[in-house]
Amino acid sequence: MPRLRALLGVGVLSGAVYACPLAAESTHDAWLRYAPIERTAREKYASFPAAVVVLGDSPTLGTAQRELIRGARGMLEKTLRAKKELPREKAIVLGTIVSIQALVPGFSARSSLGEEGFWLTTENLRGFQCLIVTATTDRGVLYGVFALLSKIAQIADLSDLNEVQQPYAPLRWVDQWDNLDGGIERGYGGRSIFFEDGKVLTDLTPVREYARLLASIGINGCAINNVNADPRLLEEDFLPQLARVADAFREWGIRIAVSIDLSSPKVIGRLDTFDPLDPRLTQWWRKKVDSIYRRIPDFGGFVVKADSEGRPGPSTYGRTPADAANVIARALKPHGGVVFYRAFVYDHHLNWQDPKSDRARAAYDIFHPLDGKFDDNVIIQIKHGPIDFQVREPVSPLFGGLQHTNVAMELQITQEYTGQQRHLCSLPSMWREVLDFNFQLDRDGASVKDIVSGKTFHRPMGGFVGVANVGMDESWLGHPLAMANLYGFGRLAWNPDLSPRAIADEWTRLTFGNDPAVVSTLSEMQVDSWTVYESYTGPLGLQTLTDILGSHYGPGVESSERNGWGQWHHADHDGVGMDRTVATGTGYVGQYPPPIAKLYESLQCTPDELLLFFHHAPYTHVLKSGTTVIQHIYDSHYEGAERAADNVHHWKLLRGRIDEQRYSDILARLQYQAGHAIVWRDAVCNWFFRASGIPDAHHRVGNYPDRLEAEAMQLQGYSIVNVVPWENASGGKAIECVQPRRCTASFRFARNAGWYDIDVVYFDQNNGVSSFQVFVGDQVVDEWMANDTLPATKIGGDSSTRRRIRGLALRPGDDIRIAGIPDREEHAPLDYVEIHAPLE
Ligand code: GCW
Repeated sequence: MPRLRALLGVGVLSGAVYACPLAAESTHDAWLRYAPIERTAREKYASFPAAVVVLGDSPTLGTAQRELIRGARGMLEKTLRAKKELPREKAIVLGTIVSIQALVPGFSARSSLGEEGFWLTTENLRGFQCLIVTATTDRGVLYGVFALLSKIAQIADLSDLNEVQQPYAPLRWVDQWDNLDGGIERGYGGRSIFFEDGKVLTDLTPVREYARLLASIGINGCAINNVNADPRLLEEDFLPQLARVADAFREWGIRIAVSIDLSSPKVIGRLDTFDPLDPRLTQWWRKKVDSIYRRIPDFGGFVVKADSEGRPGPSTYGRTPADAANVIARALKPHGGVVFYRAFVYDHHLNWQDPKSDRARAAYDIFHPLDGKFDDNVIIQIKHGPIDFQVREPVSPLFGGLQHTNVAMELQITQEYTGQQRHLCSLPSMWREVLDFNFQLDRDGASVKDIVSGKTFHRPMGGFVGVANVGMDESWLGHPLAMANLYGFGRLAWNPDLSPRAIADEWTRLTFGNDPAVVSTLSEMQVDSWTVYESYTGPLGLQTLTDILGSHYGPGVESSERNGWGQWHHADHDGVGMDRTVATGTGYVGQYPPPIAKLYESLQCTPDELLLFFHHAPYTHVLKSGTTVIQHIYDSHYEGAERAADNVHHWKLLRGRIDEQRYSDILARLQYQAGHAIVWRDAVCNWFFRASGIPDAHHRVGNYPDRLEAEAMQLQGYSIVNVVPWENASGGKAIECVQPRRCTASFRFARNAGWYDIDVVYFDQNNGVSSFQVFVGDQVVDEWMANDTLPATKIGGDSSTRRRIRGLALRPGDDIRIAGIPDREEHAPLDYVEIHAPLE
């Protein structure tokens, strides 16, 4: 992959727009691109040592030394001298406290560094002022090196460096949901970097590069395969392949783990049972685990998804998750391995007609009674909310319900329900709210961050797990800005007190440089983007309102209703929301400690943003904000779509300050998002308008004066189709060209002469590449191919896409014609055009 890093031009800090175009940059190195810092700032590092000494010869220390040399070469354009012993000049010294003490007997850290903390300091060593990166362990030294490089990239002053950092929690892992065939469940960044065709890939370079990124943000474990696990991974002949992956991670201080299928002893082990209490199971797992550790001595352990979404589990034998977890934990224990047992256990065949049934209750109902029954190398891995990574959920009550059990919080970096990396939705803002949530237990420090890090209940283990799902895509997650979520996850797992703004700022500086205009614009866009996404999808705790039976991407307001999956919002003619109160609802509220239960039990006290998660409220209910529920639904969707459009505008102001390649790539994505936000807005607003019968006080919903429906145009060859669900196309209808060659839709322009933009809304499926041409009279004013790879094989909310044709001089009577040429299953489908005064 090309690594074009050189920044040309001047004026990084002056705020001036660059005189010369900036060279294209690869997105592959993400926040570790080590671009040269600008010349004037380099003065700051004029006295930077010329040598880097590493005290010890472990692979991790070697990695740390090489990384420092790489970073300094990139950012300062200086090649440091690699040394094994202290030279007779000032140097950067990398080594554990013990190894430095061997050189300088009096040397000692001012505060405890723990196992993974580090200390950056300057000290006089044998007469020379040295910059010291030290820690208790080699891994700590590596983390210290990354911190030092990050400071240089952000042009920090190093002269009086004296800084100790320690991670907040011991377990900071990422999970990958990769399948052995190379696909990734809920992955939006290409094929697997681990597997293809049932095997581990031969070239593991991307794995090493990934490990480097992870180490730089303090991640210390990675589960490499889908939690919907393939038992083949545990076959004896697969283990050497796993060992190769472990080797690739090891030099970066990261342990690997695998997700397992609990029926493995039966499926691949030739036992006739997988009952966890059968003694043969104990033996089977012990043998299997011993065999893994013979090949991978630092193996991390297992992740378990069981009795959930069709996965086998202990319930088959009437056993509990504790029975299942402990048998495996005992096999891992002698080797130092752990079991992450997921609390994502629920029945997806719930009775939607039973007002008491509630998926949100499941995790607490199942795991709370087992508190204290899990071995101490078992960690219950709990999704942050009680449902499933929706755009907003309350914090899972289970965090307060397991006081004698290790817990970890599972967060989703891959944007399954939050725009699938096609929408900018920066999640640290959401995560920070979750981490700060306080359970108000009868003791100090019962915030979620303290509970999951083991502090509150004095647990030996705990931490953070992020479902990352990076792939082979050049930018890893499929959208360069989405990498801020991976970065933000690592930074919060290390220090949950960092503000989303500080994280966004850091990430932007590392990824795009220190130009203040870029930093402030992009940081602000990121910090706001979660609530922007929420407001044009599912506000008021409605959950995302996406198509939960299909792609989880576009709008699908009713897809969650009348089925067993339990993501109901129960919207009817009079109101909307799930009654989860103890008094009249499912009783879920009662799973929280009393002060919190009291808050959520009351319709008046529940915060607006979660209202409909807890209550079924009439559309006319007046919110704390003073508007009614229905009007809020309308307003929020309109405001959200406008804010998504504003991002395009803000981004355009950065032209010339960012290399053209990344600039235009991101611009195109933001433009797409602005168009798709309108699809969301219209679908949700129209659906609720029809359900409630209450019009929008501002007359926007159902009223589009600039819009001309395709079905109302003069059609040649095109035929009109009804779209299902109706709200996902304007007017519920679209047109498609089922003829083999070419169809046209035309109309006469009937407004005043002037400059206009035309938005053409069409459907871009992934099972064909139609092409479109737009004519004004005989002149072709635009043409394009519908060649995106959206998660859609049909006309609807997933495929609906906007093309904006800018700056057309239109005259009354102009004949405007759209020609569509179909391809395979995609029949050049069109929804509508909108003609308006030039916007951005
Ligand atoms: O969010 C849901 C996803 C499933 C996933 C499951 C889980 C891996 O839609 O694809 O399965 O959660 O977390 O186990």
